[in-house]
Amino acid sequence: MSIKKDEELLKLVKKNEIPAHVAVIMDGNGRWAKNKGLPRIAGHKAGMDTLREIISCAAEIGIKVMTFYAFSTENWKRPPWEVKYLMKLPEEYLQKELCTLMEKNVVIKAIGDLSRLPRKTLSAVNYALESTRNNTGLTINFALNYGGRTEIVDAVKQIAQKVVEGNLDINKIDSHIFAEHLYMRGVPDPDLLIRPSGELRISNFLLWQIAYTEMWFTRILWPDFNREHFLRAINEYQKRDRRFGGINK
Ligand code: V0D
Repeated sequence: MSIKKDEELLKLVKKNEIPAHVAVIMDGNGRWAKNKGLPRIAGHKAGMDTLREIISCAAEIGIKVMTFYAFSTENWKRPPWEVKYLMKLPEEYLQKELCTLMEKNVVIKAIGDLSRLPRKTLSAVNYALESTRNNTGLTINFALNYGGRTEIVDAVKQIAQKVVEGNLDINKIDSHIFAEHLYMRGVPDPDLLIRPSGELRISNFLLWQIAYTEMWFTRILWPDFNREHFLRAINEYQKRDRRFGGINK
């Protein structure tokens, strides 16, 4: 990408309203590797470089929250060697990136059922949560062992428990109370969801939260996705928002 094009796009994006929360399904790593005759894990590694570039761009333009789908509740069905490799990535990523993320004032959070993660993975993630807890910049949610339906079922269980114990009046249950029992309580719903790799589905990612989210699908595979694609997606979102402005704001 030419520098001029990048600068123009950046200026254009910055002139308009920046989405507060952008969610991303980091899909297409395996296919990217296959296309290049490389092992699947090479695709995941390349996907980490994309992650770095997109986070840096998000911080630069002032996005408040990014949510990345890193590992779904269904991903355990992958071959054991691949799951094992994926579980090493949080540690590897944080070893490389935590310093930079601290400098950028980034807050790291994790959503999903973390109890099933390997002990080493969990301690690396917990260390990152602890280290960045008092930062005040961009928040990054990593969805790990996350499933949208499980999240909703868990919320129902918590609410039912409160009702049974007499701590919640059944007639008080509404969408606001419900949302307070989800993993990202207090976080605004995503304004924009980006799914690369050409798949046109949600795959059990944030189900409740995407009620009014704008969708951006692209056939680019995640390892090929870059700052320019990201800025274009945001620019398109800004145009849409202008057209249908006033809804949900
Ligand atoms: C593989 C492309 C960073 C998508 C990116 C365990 C799939 C690389 C993390 C990460 C994964 C998670 C938590 C955290 C810090 C970093 C990560 C997984 C996969 C699944 F606190 N990349 N990454 N986690 N990939």
